[in-house]
Amino acid sequence: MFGNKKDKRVRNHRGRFAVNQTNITMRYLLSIITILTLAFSSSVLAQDKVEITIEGNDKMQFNLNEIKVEAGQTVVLTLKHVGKLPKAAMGHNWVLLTQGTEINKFGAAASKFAGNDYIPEDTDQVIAHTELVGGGQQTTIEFKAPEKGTYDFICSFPGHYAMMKGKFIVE
Ligand SMILES: [Cu+2]
Repeated sequence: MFGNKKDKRVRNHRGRFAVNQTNITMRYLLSIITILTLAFSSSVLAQDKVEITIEGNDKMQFNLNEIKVEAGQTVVLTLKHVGKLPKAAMGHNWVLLTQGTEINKFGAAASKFAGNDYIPEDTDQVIAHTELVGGGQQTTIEFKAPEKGTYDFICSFPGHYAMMKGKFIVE
């Protein structure tokens, strides 16, 4: 009777041990699979995602007048104000306009929306836009590239769009 119980305990102990070993091996294999999966998906994501940094300065200038992306890409765009002037005097945003939008007309309408970072409310002419930033600030947005074609981007701060504009090309 006692001997049987003891035998059972040992068996149980061995049984558990064997299970633990299997668990460790399984976990090891799973982590390798996870690492391989992550490595693979991040390389796929790298093609799907494009990171762009555009700078605005105190002289009312963007450092880029052309941005190229591929259709379907997720665009991660950072607007960096490399100047020192405050937002109220030299604020910059980055606004991507739909095709056919007249920059001057849009800019004039936008100038009435100071309280909304110079983005007209209820507009259907904006594909994507950042917030307005002042000297030393930066902001990042993420959006899906529109269909193939050439689009205009501007800073919609009053008067800036005369100089601060460029082409956003989706290939
Ligand atoms: Cu500006």
